[in-house]
Amino acid sequence: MERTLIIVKPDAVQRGLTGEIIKRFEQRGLRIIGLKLIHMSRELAEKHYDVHRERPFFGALVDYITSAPVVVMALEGTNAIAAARQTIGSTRPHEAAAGSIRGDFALEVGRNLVHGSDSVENGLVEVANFFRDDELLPAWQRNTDPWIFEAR
Ligand code: IDP
Ligand code: MG
Repeated sequence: MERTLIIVKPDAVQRGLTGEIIKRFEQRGLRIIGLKLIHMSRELAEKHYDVHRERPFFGALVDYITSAPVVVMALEGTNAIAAARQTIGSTRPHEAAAGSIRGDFALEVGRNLVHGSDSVENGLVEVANFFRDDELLPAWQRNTDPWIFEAR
């Protein structure tokens, strides 16, 4: 099972898209193992986006992600990383596929609504950056799991 960190960014929360965005990951089959509303500190934002520290948009990115509350979610599933990124759509929303979250609801890279981890390793690290162990229910089994995850 892979794990991914999803952030419903401030623009999405402000626009009332939180439920719509959670719905899309739920209907894809990913299992929610952690979920909370937070106002991200600059310290945590800078840690989360550390790989972008030298990019010209870094300051604006940290300002944006810390500007208002976000909903953070830890999701688990087979192929969770690739599936979630496909559901989210391309970084630049005007290039995102119709049917993806960004392709359906966004226009600009600096207001692209949602974050999803980009690798299996980063999924584990990012979930641990945002959730304490006692805030996660990784062992939880849904009754629908056998209808979504094929037993191997
Ligand atoms: P991702 O969110 O699709 O993984 P990344 O390349 O990891 O995209 O960039 C992280 C975030 O930084 C993007 O989601 C977006 O909010 C912001 N960002 C990326 N590139 C630009 C840019 O060229 N201008 C402004 N913001 C950007
Ligand atoms: Mg990224």
